[in-house]
Amino acid sequence: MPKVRHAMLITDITLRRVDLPLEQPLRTSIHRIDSVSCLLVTLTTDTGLEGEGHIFCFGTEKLRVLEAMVQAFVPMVLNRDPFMTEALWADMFQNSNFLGQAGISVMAMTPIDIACWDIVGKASGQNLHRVFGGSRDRIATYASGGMWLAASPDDLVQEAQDFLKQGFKAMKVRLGKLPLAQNIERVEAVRDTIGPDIKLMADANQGLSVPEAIQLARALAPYDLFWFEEPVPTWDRAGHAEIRTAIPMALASGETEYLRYGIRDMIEQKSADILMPDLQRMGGYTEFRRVIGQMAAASIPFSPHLFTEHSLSLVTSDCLFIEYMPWFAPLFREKVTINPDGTLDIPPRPGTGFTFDLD
Ligand code: SMN
Ligand code: MG
Repeated sequence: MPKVRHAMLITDITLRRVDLPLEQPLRTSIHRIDSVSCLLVTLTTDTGLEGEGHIFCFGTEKLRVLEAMVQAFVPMVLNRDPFMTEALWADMFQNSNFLGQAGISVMAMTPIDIACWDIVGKASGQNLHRVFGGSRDRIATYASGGMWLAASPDDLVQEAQDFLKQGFKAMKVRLGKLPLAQNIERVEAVRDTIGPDIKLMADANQGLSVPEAIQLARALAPYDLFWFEEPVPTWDRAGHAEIRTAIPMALASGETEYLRYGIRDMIEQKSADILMPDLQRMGGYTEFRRVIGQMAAASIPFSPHLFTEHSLSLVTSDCLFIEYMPWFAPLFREKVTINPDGTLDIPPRPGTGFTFDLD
């Protein structure tokens, strides 16, 4: 019988801040995005294997807060076995109680948890998608790096054409606190450009009231939206449920929820037809995989929020789409490419399949 090899140990943790500037500030209903500030976390082990994970926020100053929280976890992580992901996660979570077990605390757990899993994958020579239980080689993706709120209908036409040229078979337009006619005009401009066969999603980024959302979604019925996303503030789960039953298309939401508790509450309150957990707000792969179980038990399909590269490992049979957001591509040596059928390959490389390009 082969023996289990015990106690690989984490011997060092390196944190690096990287500011990815944008050509122009981006807007949604609630975000003003000037830069994508990333924290890169590398765990070194006594075997020489390294694991990598990252988190981000909008703005360098806020990133320093996240970095300080990750630093606070370092003494709990050093000299621990990176395979003991459950124990590490539970310890960091309990240790966060006084500051609050959501927000910055949970985000700071994420890159450590991802880096541990990256080591597990590399040690077994397998991609994490296979370690977690492989389901397929490729997954549909939708274009999300564009069609921001500042885009005019003419800009939207241009961006939709660009997305089609890149091979996308699905894309997402941002809507917001705009007069009804302007929101409709935005969707109409894109649908007229892409024709009936390309899937189209619309994201209101929590910018509407319940009556506004119902009125808008009903008016959008002729444009065949695949989903209508985050219509009202994230804490209004009952409002989500009311909208969901009143509109003709699927309601997608959940990117702003934390952990199994936030997703549980959305499931219990029937807030969404499609859930969109965010890897960073789930505290990494350990908890996201628990949440995949919760969603499966409720028969609710999901589409992970952002983190194109690292979410590819989380694809299961219930995953509808991976969001294609190009922000993090400069961090990695390996690039995600869009297949002619509008899918992304799940990388055959070990671990997450993506390694930091430190140059
Ligand atoms: C979104 C949220 C935060 C940053 C960028 C984009 C948006 C999405 O809600 O779903 O992509
Ligand atoms: Mg969204």
